[in-house]
Amino acid sequence: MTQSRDTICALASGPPPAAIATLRLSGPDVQSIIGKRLSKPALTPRRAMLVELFSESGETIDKGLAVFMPGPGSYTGEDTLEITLHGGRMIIELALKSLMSAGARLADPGEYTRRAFEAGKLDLTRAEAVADLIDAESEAQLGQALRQMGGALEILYSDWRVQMTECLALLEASIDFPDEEDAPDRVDGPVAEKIKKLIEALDLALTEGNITERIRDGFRVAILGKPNAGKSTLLNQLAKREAAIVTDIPGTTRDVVEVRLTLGGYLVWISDTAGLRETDDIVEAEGVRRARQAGAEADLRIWMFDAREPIEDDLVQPGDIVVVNKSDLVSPDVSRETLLISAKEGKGVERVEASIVDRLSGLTANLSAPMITRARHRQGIERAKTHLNIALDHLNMGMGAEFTAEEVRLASRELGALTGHVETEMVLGAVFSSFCIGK
Ligand SMILES: Nc1nc2c(ncn2[C@@H]2O[C@H](COP(=O)(O)OP(=O)(O)OP(=O)(O)O)[C@@H](O)[C@H]2O)c(=O)[nH]1
Ligand SMILES: [Mg+2]
Repeated sequence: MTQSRDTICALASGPPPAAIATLRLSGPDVQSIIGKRLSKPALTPRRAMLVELFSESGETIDKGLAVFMPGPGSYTGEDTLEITLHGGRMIIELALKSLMSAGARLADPGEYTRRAFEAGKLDLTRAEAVADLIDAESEAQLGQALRQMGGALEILYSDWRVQMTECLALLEASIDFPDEEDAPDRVDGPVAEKIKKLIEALDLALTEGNITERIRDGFRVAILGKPNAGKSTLLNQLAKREAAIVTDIPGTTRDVVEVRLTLGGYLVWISDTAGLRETDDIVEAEGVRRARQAGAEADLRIWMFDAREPIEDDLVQPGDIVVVNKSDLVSPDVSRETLLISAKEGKGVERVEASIVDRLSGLTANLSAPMITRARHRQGIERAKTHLNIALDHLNMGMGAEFTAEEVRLASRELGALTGHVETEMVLGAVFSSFCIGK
């Protein structure tokens, strides 16, 4: 796969026009392209140098700073060139045309990072972290991407694989020396113990992974309550725009209206829902069904009541936020945890925000090391767990070490596919196609 590679080029910075633009070039022909297209045919490695970039016909396109990084000590492990020019559309177009006519082709999305992965510079989990770093919109997302880039997941998965290899070693020994007295007993006990511990660790990662996936994809917060309580008014206050229709007619909201916000460093999806009530109107009834579903799927629920009505909190669960609205009309006595607000006047909305952030910090506070951020990882770990459970069954049924060993091996393969140590072309394609071009 590594022989006869193309040399790739791309705009690595944001869309033009911009003050400056950085173009990247990586591959075996970088030095020859430098010789053909730059005013200085030999660049001092790892030094920024002022150069002119020429078109195929030898005209100057622009002047800029070029840095040549020879392989293998570069991001991709290949010879690379980064050249920073003025960020005009025409300059970029002509510059790429010039590089392509000198032997480069346009890079595919994620191709630079894929080359870095193939050169052994980073494993798949770190490569995914590169994409997350670029996409991060909240501090929590960024922190998570940085931890993953630092190898937190690679280390975790590799550690699990080491433990699986230890199980395999014990099992192989009992296969190789089957006649030794008490061999099965000596092996079965410790192996079963190890497998059980592994299953527990995988389970914990899956449970906590729910939260870390939320940090990456956004927490879901649902506003629920009776018609006319002021749910849509609160949503609009939180969103700071008229995202949902507000009227004094009960049953105004039908569809779930979602807005995306960052609150206290967390990415949050807030959904406004139809007021909960019995109704013969089929459209509204569907809205109520969707509201209940949004409530059931949410990570956090905000129950809203009208201050003039009794609080019927039989649906409120521990951890939910309770808001009593329309405090401008009446001001009832409420418990300390209940937030008394006026959504219409914007009074107390900041306390609702603080309460959301407080609950989310509570959810994320006790996270231990594992942090699954993608469905790909969840699925891989779930499959590994299935194999380990079968392995345990085989052991318990006295099926013979070969059968157990095979399942442990399959579990280990699943984890290897997550880091890319067990490589499959399909996995690589799926991972890198979600990247942006130039990365
Ligand atoms: N006085 C007062 N009126 C409010 C307040 N919040 C909302 N309202 C009014 O209450 C009515 C209903 O508000 P909405 O935000 O549409 O209520 P909702 O809970 O979304 O209602 P449905 O979509 O029907 O479930 C509107 O006339 C709002 O202007 C408040 O804090 N004080
Ligand atoms: Mg509404």
